[in-house]
Amino acid sequence: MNHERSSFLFQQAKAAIPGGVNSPVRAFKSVGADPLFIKKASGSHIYDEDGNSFVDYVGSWGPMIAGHCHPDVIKSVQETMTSGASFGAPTVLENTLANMVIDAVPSIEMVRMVSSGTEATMSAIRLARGYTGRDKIIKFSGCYHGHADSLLVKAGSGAATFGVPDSPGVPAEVARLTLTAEYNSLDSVRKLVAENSGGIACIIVEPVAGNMGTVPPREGFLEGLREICTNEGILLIFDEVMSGFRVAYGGAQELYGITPDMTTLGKIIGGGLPVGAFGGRRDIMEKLSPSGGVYQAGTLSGNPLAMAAGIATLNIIKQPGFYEALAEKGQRVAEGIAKAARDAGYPIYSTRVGSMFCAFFSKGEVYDWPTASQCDTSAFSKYFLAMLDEGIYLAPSQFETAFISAAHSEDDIEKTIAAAAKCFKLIA
Ligand code: KE4
Repeated sequence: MNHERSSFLFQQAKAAIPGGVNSPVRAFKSVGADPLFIKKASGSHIYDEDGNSFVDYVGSWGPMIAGHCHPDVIKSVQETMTSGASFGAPTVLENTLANMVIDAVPSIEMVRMVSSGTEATMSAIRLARGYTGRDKIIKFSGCYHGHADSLLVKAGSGAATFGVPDSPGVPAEVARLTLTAEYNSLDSVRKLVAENSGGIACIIVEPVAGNMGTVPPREGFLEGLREICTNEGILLIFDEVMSGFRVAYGGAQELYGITPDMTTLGKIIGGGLPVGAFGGRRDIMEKLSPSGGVYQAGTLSGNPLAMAAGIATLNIIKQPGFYEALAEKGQRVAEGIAKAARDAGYPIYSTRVGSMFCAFFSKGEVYDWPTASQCDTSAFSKYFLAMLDEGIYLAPSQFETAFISAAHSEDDIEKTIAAAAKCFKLIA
């Protein structure tokens, strides 16, 4: 498969843009290849600058649940554009999308629009700190919540009960306030809560972890977090930037029946345009400026174009039967890939929640970051590149989630499974 033009454009990009990309994971660094420059997309396919076409399982990292270039989304954005892209003033479209989100997500009584998932989680944490008057937060290793300083933190070494920066530029004083627990381990949470009694503002968690690969919550994990938070006066934040409107119309909190105090959203609610959101109980959200003292703002928050794309997308996916059909497609492709691996004698550990799925290159079960990080990433890279040659575009990292959309066809699924059968034989 010819990638000459993409490689030329990548060299050109690296002269102007750090690492040649505007978001690191796009650089294909962990799979040791030059990234493809995408020219266009339609439905379940993307097309690169060298004229190659691919069945797309990245879907812009989640937003394109209805497929690329859905006519309803295009029409809505085009029509809105003719009235103006952004006014920096309230619009009826913001009321519409806010109420669609409130109607859909069990925990959300009020919601604030922002322009990215990072803004959503950063603001939700500030609001939790402002509401509780406490400074410390708990996150989980292997979970990613965007690149705000408080969240680029890893567990301190040894018995240290405070966080240390996970990136240069994050001050140690900030990192100390972020405590890190293990996903699916309530004991690790209870230990941190006991050591910091009365000092923790919130626990932020991906209710379905999607940033270490797809790792579902174990039975009782989310319920346990809910109980700990209720008993300790800690706010429970479900970061549903990825799982929101993905695993169910009401997100993971609808699927698992657990109601957090706040929820962060992004990706799908923007239909491919820049949107994030955070929402929750009215008594919490009313602490937010200008109704309360916790400051948060954004020039393009709730802008008409992004609202129009989000509204059009939610109108598509709220139709009866949408998620059942999507989950069935997800099951067929995930199980097909797992069978292809088994038949090739190559051990993978396959996970799926609805239309989010992952093939872990691991002989054993993956249920947290320590088990995920044991995966054979060099074997994954060989598989990724072989699948790319077969016209299948997966996320360029073992520690990401694959997404199927409503636009993926039976042929797409069959082609994907056949390609996997060939590629696992190659690497076995
Ligand atoms: P953004 O700031 O990238 O819009 O959202 C951050 C974020 C927050 N919370 C969760 C659960 C997320 O998955 C994300 C972003 N997800 C990654 C995909 N692993 C975005 C891809 C990228 O960084 O380019």
